[in-house]
Amino acid sequence: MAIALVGIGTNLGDRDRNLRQAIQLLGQQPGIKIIRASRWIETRPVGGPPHQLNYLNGALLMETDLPPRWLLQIFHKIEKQMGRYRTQRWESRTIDLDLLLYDALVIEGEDLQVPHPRMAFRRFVLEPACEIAPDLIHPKIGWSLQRLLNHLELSPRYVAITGPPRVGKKSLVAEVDFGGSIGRLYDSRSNESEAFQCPESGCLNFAKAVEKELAIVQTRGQIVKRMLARGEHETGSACWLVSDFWLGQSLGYLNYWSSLGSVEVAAYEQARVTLLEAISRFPQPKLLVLLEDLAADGLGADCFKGVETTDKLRLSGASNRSLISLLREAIACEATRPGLGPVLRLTGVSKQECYRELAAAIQAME
Ligand code: A4P
Ligand code: MG
Repeated sequence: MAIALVGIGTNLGDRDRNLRQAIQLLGQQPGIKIIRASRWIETRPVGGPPHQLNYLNGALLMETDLPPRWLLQIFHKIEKQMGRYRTQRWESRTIDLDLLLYDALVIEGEDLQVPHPRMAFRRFVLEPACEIAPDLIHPKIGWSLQRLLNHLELSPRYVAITGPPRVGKKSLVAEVDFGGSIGRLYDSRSNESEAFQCPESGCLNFAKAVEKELAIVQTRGQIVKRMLARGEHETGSACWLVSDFWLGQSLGYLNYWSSLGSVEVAAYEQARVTLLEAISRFPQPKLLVLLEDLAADGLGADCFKGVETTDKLRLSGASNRSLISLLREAIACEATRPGLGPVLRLTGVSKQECYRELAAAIQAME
């Protein structure tokens, strides 16, 4: 028997009746046994078209011997049976059933992602889920649901954006609008592409590069700290801070340089400890956004512009594309490391979709 955690929501028609009916239909399915249901909470609609009515949200814990995709099919069948139609994303619905967790399974399919990709930072998911299953562990983050909710409540209203150079971090910060006040923090290193180029095979001065990175962490960390302190002082903490960098990015660069070779393990480890220690002294974001979209119409369209490969790298067969892929992977690896906290990963989506995703994520954390 597996344990499945399910998110349930409705904002059309008789919402209370919809929830009861969905639970009844789920309970009638062979192979599903509902063992706990949360209370319903009234929530403001997150994302989607304007002027939607409030949602009623809840969570269910079930025992099941059905595999995850069967559950999803059953959810879709019940949604259809209850008059759910789909024309656009995040529109009003009579019922929405989301598979949040299925044991400790991680599924990254086109049709199904488990854990549900946005569950870790949504108040309307975490509050009811913690009522019935606070100790369940999010298998990608490695935190319990209660810890995720505590983080949502206690960490500063700060969102950090990360990703490779020129992926569009700055324009995401500039454009995001969720209807509330946002402090926008730009500190893209003017020499981002310099850092990107500096690891010529054999010629990288690793110690110097790490020293520079440490200085960047200190400068950026101080700015974040100051802005958060000032924001909270001036606005009664109603303001969100969004930065076009993340302090942990420096660890991504570290990994990137060492993946290009000729960095000694001991030097790498020492540098990692030093950077981690420096980073941990500054406020950590409530949400980390990982931008890695290299789609033609996406934020990453400019990714390769102006980045020149050195002759040496070209001779060794490394193209701009393969280098940027390495760096992108190195940063993604840091950003999605277990134990860090919630991450919104935006891959292969259009600019407009990125803006919408981030705005909805901020609304969901309010
Ligand atoms: N899908 C992939 N993984 C899953 C999963 N773990 N559980 C696929 C369920 N479905 C999953 O979902 C789109 C597709 O996601 C499905 O075909 C399925 O194969 P959908 O239900 O058709 O459409 P949607 O719900 O509009 O899209 P999405 O992206 O799933 O939305 P979310 O993230 O579920 O958010 N505001 C409040 N206050 N309360 C809410 O409950 N819900 C949403 C929907 C938005 N705003 C809300 C609420
Ligand atoms: Mg859904």
